[in-house]
Amino acid sequence: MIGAMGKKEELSGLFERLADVLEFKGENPFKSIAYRKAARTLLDLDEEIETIVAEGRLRSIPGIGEGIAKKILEYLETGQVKHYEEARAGIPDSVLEIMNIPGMGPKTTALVYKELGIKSVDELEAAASAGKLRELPGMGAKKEENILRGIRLVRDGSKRILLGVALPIVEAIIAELSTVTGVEMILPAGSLRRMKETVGDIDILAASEDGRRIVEAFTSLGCVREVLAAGDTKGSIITQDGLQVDLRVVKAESFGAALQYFTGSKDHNVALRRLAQARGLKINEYGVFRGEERIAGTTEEEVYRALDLPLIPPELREDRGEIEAAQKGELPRLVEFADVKGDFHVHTTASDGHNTIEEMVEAAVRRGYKYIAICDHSKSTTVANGLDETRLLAQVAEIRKLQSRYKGIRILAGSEVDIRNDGTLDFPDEVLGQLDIVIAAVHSALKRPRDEMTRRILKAMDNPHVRLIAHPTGRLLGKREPSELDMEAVLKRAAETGVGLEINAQPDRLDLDDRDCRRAQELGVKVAIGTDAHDADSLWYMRLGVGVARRGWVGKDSLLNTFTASRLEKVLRRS
Ligand code: DGT
Ligand code: CA
Ligand code: CA
Repeated sequence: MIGAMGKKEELSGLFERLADVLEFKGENPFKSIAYRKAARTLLDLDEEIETIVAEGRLRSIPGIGEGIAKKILEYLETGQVKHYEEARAGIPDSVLEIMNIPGMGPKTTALVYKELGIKSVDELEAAASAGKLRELPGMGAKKEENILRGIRLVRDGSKRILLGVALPIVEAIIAELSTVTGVEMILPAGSLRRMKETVGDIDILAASEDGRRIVEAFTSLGCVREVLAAGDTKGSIITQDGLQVDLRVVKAESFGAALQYFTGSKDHNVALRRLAQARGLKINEYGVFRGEERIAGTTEEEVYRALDLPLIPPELREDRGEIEAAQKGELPRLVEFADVKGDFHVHTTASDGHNTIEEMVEAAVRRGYKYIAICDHSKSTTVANGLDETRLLAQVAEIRKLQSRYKGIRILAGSEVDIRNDGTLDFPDEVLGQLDIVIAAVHSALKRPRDEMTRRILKAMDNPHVRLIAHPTGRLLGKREPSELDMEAVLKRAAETGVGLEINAQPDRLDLDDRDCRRAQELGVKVAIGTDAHDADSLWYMRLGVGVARRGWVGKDSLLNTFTASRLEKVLRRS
């Protein structure tokens, strides 16, 4: 996955690799722990590391000791860290690559390297496929299978980009190109317009009489790293972030047809074409035709109408029954971003967030929200500085006090409370009872067997204080497979208990996914979007969550975020 890389991200990566290398060599684990902690601290900084260094504040960052501070300065000055170069000397790059495979930490990498002489991902794959890994100490058939899955995951993941990464880049490109003379319309198409959670490449469509002019503007944008093609109707570039973007330019009279065609999905288009053929019509990116006569093409609405269909929202165009539903007049009235009245899951400086409660509330007010739930981590999540009972109750008191200063927004005191291995929660009931909202989530032992994972979540749902289950599968796109889970059982228990399921809107989670959302709809289960924002800027992830909900056919009444504050109040009481 590709994101913006500044010096602090580079340094963070370097410390992670250093920790890997030391662990691979079997050195004192204390060192690796310290480097990993520094890596995380760097990523979490709100400011650029250069600024901090320039102002002499490096040593005041908690977790940055003298040794690490020296290495940071060395890196900023020379572009490398000698200790790292020395530590990794003699270890081939291809061995370091193995450590990035999910299921392969530095220790397992060292094991296969020493025992089997494995020096690359390809060799690892061959050995795993041949069943050679399972014979090593501490391994087994199951672990071998996980490693093979990890290899596939990394290979696929490196090709697709998170929607949450691509969206801001595309919007910046479109904003710039829309000012070019002669551009009548410009919109994203492809999987990005369908709000698919990851995108392969970016498709942008423009209407203009002067294609060459906009293609020239496009290929000379500041973000361009490489120009793949530049013509009168099409341009193609790779951005600095490694994203491929295709721009197509058509005449305004074909814009609707081209937008429909290039929005896809391919399967949806194939089904539409079949429908057109059955009516003696032809459909392509230039329009809908009866013989030589063009009967539609300027707008998408016109294109669908020519096939006796209402406009089908882009998020539904996956050939999952949307055309049949449209024919019967049974398309859902999808939730819209404008319907959203609040966010159910944000963090603050009390755990691992970067903004105070007040700053998060202010940001929510600026968005016009009517409620925001403060849900910091609970005590078991020590890596995220989870709150214990005392700190939590102090936070509740702080929220009550702050509330008295805000009339228009309800500040919900909540917790993202850990579901422990046995399905019990991280706080006793009398503490949970003092909260406005309890979101339960699994954060550890994510790889337990399916029946155990399912039992844990079902048990958590049976606690009468629990309102939502956060990120139910625990997946991280491109990094971690979803936990084994009987989702059908979870959804059914949700329907029985009235517990809602979260669509966690973090770009790499988007969990529940679109398919599970749709099943939730069918079973009458409520879903709720939480951005899981760790800073005020990340509240925009709400758009990604709405995208998932729409792709999951979620109607306004099934999404808790659309409820008014007073209606929500009743639901939260779970009475
Ligand atoms: P991606 O880029 O892999 O995330 O997915 P898309 O859906 O953006 O696919 P892409 O970029 O290959 O093509 C954009 C759209 O163009 C696609 O959604 C539908 C349309 N399209 C591309 N190839 C074909 C085709 O062979 N037949 C039809 N009917 N449509 C196509
Ligand atoms: Ca695409
Ligand atoms: Ca494309």
